[in-house]
Amino acid sequence: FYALYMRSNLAKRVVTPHPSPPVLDANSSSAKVSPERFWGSYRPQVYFGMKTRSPHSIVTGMMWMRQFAEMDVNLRHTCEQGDRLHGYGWLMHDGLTFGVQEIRDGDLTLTTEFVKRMGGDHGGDWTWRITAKQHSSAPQAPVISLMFYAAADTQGSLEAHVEERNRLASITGFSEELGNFKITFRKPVTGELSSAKYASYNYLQTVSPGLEKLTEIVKYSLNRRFVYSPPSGEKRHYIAVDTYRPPHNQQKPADPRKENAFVVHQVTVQTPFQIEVLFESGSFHTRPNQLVASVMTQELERRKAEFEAKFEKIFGLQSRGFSQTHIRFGKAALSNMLGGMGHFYGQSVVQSAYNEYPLLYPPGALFTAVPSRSFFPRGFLWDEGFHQLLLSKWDPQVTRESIGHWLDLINMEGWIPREQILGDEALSKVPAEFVVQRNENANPPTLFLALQELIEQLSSNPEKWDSQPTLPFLRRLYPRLKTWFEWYNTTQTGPLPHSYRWRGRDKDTNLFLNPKTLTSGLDDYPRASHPSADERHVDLHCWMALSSGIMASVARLLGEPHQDYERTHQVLSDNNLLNELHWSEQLRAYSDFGNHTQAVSLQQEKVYVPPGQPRHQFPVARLVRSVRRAPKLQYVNALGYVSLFPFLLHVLTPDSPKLEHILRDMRDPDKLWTPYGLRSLSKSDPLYMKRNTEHDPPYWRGPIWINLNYLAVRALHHYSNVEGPHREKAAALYEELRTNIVNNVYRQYAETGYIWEQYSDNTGRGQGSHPFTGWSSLTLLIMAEQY
Ligand code: 6A9
Repeated sequence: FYALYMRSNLAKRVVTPHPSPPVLDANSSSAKVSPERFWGSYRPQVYFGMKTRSPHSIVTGMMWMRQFAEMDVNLRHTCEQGDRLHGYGWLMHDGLTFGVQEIRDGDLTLTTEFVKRMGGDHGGDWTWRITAKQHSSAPQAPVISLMFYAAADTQGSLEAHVEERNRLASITGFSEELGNFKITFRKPVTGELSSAKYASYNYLQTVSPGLEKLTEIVKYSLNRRFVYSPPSGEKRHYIAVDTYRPPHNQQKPADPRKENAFVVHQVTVQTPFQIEVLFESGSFHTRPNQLVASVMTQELERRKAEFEAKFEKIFGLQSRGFSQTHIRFGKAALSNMLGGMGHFYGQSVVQSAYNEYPLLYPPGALFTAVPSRSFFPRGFLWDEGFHQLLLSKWDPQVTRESIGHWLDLINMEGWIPREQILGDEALSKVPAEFVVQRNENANPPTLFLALQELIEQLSSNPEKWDSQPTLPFLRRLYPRLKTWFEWYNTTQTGPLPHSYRWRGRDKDTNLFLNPKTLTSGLDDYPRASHPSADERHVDLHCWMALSSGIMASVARLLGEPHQDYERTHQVLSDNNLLNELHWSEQLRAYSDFGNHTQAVSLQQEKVYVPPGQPRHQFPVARLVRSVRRAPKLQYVNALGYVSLFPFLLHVLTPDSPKLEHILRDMRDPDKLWTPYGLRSLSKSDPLYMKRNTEHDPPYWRGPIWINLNYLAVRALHHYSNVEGPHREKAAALYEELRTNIVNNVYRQYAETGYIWEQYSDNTGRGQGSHPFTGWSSLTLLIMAEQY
């Protein structure tokens, strides 16, 4: 009985929240406590939409489609690479009061702007302005349908107000978090001062079972029976929302929680045009005027000017002599990271060794930036530390709130799920095999980098108003931070004292050229060929050296005992110990250690077909791994990002003789150097640009990644600013590497319209998911030389 009791207790640990009081009060994101941040473009997964920072927000959004096009239905809603847009993203966004986005869809350019106005008790008002223009000089200006919608998510009501037959003039509604409100759809005009344009109107009023179904519902409601007949032009049939009947299962009574109000206003009009949509909060009684037309223009102009001034004050690109186009790029990099912030609510699916089946994590909220609006619009633990390096320069409060949210998701063990798939909308984007998060698995604790930045801001300017809340924030964070650090320091230990090992490597060694280590963040970067408990990982060692140092600083700031952290930091920073554990004389570089052989390759599996049997009845031969020489305990000897870590995280002392080798390898075009940045794996490595399986192309085996290039430039900056024998070399490399990265990321953006997930080491071309305005946006910090 006791054993059983223990087991069921252990099984619960993974889903038991940390006992200390949360960093953020339960109502800290509410309209009462934080009205300025209540409404926002917190739905990075759609091209344009807003919601509030509340668990079950009413959401608003926009879809569009082109009428009379060759392609039948080209409805745009959630950000999809398959839509093949020529570019989209925020050109300006202050994360607080306004944003300006440009979307280029074929020869159509849509500008989507929003401005918020505070007042009342529910986060105030906002206005959207959509401007549509034709880009090309084709004789016929395109006819576009915009579909504006509001949708409830398990609570709240919406009522449609229809005038002039089919025109939905407004929606009124009520919800817990918003009280009463009204959304008004203004008629399209050509310009601010012109009168209304000819337009056709349609609307849809229905219910949805969940936010992830909105696109589908609109699609299934479309009908071609409507006629567009402008005063001077031909009559044509066009496509519009009509009626939609949710499929009802007669047996089961309808679940009222799945009957969420969903109202769509469609306007069909020829470009060029401009349309405004207003949200007005019922509790805002002292509204001086409506935020429309010239009032809206003035508000926009004022915020744009404030944005420009603040941008130059913080990043100083103009004073550094950058061109106007470079500066516009820099603004877009920042704005997309701010405009890509999402607010998510839901439960992770998690599992520990003590659970037979996955369990649901307690429900939680997450306010976080996302790596990519199209491909992974959700939170990733180690990406977020990089995101906050940039955002903390703009608005440290955003960083405190993000870190607060992340640390409030920690369980009693000290574990935070690495990938946060919260809510049905987020879940609908993830293939089933990636959903379950395991509590053995870490991810680099990059949030310590962001904390380091907050601490530096505090100590360099303690009087500054926006640094002041940092100390009380750290105080609340501290109990959780301690457990977080302890979790790494106990669960990710290696076989020797003071060595570390990533858990959660791929187990099925037979199928992969090199079993992956997703948990390290560097997925397919080559590690020991045969995963085992004998491994020690140099990147994790360095992450722990960094983290223990920040723990010591935080503890010191708070007047808490800090000696243990300091000691750990000293031991892990000891270059002699590091050399003993990780310096490979053969490679002349830092390296992982483990059960390893280089003699591996992927080969066609032999499929035995008995004589006389038809070949097609047997499985197709797949690629499997062949091991030509048995593994043994040794250094892995893969030169690349992992070998640079003692340098990247400043663990090496400035006088370390190892720096010479590192700088030389970095500058060697046959190894890491390219005209576009540092490649992830040496060109001379046997696994350079090798696929891991038939279906798994190289990822961290050659291409250039900006997060680690940022750390490299920052480290060069560091070593060129401290006394030491490698100072000059570092300074020269700093200039060169910085120029290469900035020029290439900028050029790719100018040519393709996107910031990318990674860059080809061969051509510099952007590749992988796009837009990727997570850590690739750190290019802005490199331009601004802020490290
Ligand atoms: C795949 C596909 C619609 C991989 O930027 C997020 C992470 C990084 O943390 C990590 O270091 N990316 C990097 O190696 C992307 C991970 C995407 C995993 C989910 C699902 C969805 O298809």
